Amino acid sequence: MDVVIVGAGSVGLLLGSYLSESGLEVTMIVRREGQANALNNNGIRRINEDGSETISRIHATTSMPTGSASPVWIIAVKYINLQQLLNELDNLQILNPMLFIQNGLDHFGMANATSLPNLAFATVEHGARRLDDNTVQHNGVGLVTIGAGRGDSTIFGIIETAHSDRFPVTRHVDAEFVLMRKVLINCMINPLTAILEVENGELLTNPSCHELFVALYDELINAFPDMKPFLSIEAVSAVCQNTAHNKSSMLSDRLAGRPMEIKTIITAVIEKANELHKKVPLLAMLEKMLYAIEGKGEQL
Ligand code: KPL
Repeated sequence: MDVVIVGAGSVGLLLGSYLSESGLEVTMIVRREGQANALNNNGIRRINEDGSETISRIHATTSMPTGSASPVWIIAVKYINLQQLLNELDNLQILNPMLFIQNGLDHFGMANATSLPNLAFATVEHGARRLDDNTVQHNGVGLVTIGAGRGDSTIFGIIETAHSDRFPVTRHVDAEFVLMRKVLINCMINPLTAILEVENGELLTNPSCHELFVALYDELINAFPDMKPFLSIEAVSAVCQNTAHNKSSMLSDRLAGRPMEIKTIITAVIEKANELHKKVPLLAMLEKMLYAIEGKGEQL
């Protein structure tokens, strides 16, 4: 067992598929027996951008593997389920090196509050969609960036075994920088796609969407000018282009009736801007609209 992945949503399945394909022994921890059976019986089925399919064999289980093996754990559950998982891991005294892959910023403090000696944070810019319990559609190649957190960051180099043109992996010395850059990309793409119900590519092709996208980019780069050299409009447009046919995670959550991670993505960035005494009125309005969508039908 080289790598344990907790969570088999779109990102967990995509990572499991590429890590297994690169020769690593992957164990996936999932909540439902049905999903564990589907993964054990059929492997992870990945539908590539050109329509070809790749099947990767992995081991799936619903119980926490304990014992002497000390692989890297990748925590790929949604932010909303993270605290419960951390409590469970703490009770079981599982202290393996852990790589956290959540959207947004709030999980940074949560993970750092644990007694885990070695932890890191990664961002994923791929377009991916889970089609069923063991199938993921790879909708766009992006970058996986591993930002060093606490302890020995070299342990997480094992993930780079999977590095390829279709699954590029890179490392950065500062997890907070990596998360901040990614959350700004998410703020520029996710609320607009979720509210307007459009795929990422439409932010580049539909003139009205594009106008809003550029206005949001300008507002956020003015609020966080230090990020400008690392986040050009071309770079954010490239993420939209590479994931043109992907539904953002926020839109997917909306369509599936799940919470849209508004607090950890949007509210967290508004709070950071406030700390710097910067105004982000467009993002603040989009935040209100998202909360209004999520709270549809609620009474004052
Ligand atoms: O991270 C994403 C998300 O949807 O949350 C992007 C990169 C925008 C891909 O859709």
